[in-house]
Amino acid sequence: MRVIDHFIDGEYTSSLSGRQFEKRSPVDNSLVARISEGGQPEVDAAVAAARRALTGEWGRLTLDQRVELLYGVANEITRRFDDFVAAEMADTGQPQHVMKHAFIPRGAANFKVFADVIKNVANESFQTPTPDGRGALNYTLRVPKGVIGVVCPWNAPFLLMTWKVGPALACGNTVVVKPSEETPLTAALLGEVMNAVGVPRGVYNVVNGFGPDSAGAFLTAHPGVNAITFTGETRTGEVIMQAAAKGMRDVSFELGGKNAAIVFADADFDAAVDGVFRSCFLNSGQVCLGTERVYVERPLFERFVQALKVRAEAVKYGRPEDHATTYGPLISHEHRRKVLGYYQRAVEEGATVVTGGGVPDMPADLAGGAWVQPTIWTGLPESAAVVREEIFGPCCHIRPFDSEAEVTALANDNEYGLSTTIWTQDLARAHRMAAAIEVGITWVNAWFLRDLRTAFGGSKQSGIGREGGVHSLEFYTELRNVCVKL
Ligand code: NAD
Ligand code: 6OD
Repeated sequence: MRVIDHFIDGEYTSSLSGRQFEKRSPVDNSLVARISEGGQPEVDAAVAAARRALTGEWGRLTLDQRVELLYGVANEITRRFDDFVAAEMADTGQPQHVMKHAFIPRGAANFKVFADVIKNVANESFQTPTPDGRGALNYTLRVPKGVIGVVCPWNAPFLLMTWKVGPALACGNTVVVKPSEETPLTAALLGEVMNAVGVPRGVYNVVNGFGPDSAGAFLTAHPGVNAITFTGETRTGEVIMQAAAKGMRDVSFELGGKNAAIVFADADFDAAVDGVFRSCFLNSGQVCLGTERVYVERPLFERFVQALKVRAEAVKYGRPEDHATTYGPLISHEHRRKVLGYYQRAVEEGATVVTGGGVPDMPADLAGGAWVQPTIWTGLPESAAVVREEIFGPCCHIRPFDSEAEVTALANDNEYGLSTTIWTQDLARAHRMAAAIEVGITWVNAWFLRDLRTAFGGSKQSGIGREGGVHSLEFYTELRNVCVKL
């Protein structure tokens, strides 16, 4: 059986305790690999290696040399594209077209773009008048923060891990990554890439394990970690923030969402149906930016609900390697229990189930997988749990609205504030609403269209801080001001 070890100080190592846990396939529950389970000794070793690397060969590289190494990482990911696609499919069970066209190319881009950003960013300077008339010059130095703890979720593992590791390394830091226990494969594979291109030992480290009382908690509490970047559930973020308070460590958090899609009657109908279908059901709804609340202007409501139903009922379940497959399973049986709990709750709360609501009939070889049907509800009040709480599954509630003011208030009436999507041909209205809706990211006539130079992050309980472009530099570096009296 394949064993996935930690990657510490440039080497794959098992745990001192010898403990391992199982990674099972979401597709059929078969055993994918056994994973070394890290504890305090592995976290200590990884943090120590990362600290040594800060002042070793890595710390002495010129900016140009560091940037060249990161281009090398991006190129090596592209050269080993098929290996990364296969690893991510084994971890998540999602169809290969999602991996090939969206998630894996982003891994390479996350290294290349931030190498470009760090190379081209200017530092600020001020000329300061002084009483003697000679003046002073202030300028900033940008220095790495140190060792960055990177705690990752399972829903788009390679994209989300490299979205943190790329800028962290571009800025000259070193990292210790704690991948999700559900998806350890691509983080492990990236170690091979680092060694192949000559990234010095200790710059990139991975410790596998769980969250509480395990590698995640040990890493975030470790005094040798200077800052923590975390993507995951809001409740987990609260726990990590408490750990980060000890030692005054900085945090960057990308958390949950309960995002609204808003469709006006003047929208390009086919584009809106296609966009909302993707935002609800891509990756089986396991996308933080996905839309679980859909508001449709009343004249379009019935037609839109029917069109989305047709699309949802046309998904092709299957193995990720099969070209015909368009729709995969949930990540695990544990997550399926949560999602099915909400499916039942919707019925109890009085929803009209437009489609789905349960487990599909699957052939015998796939029956052990964590499959659920894409599900659409109508008819619920805004107070219903499935309308208020993040489900993180392939489901949405659709409600009609009558005015811009009404739908703006509906969109804002939630504790989360990650993203929103507006479908309309009236761009003046779109601009007005984008300013009024309390989220970090608004898309107009698009969804998940990314430019990595833009600010990315959530408002309200969807996150703390912004990453992307120079905003990532604000988290992964510290500015030092130098004042020179002339
Ligand atoms: P999660 O919070 O359960 O786990 C995320 C990571 O945190 C895992 O590696 C886990 O082992 C670790 N962890 C758990 N408890 C911990 C603790 N006490 N201390 C340290 N580490 C701990 O999240 P998940 O279920 O893996 O991911 C799904 C969630 O992530 C959803 O809420 C989704 O919205 C969110 N998400 C947000 C974004 C964004 O950009 N805002 C992106 C992707 C996912
Ligand atoms: O595109 C990104 O940079 C990003 N962080 C996407 C998050 C997707 C959430 O599932």
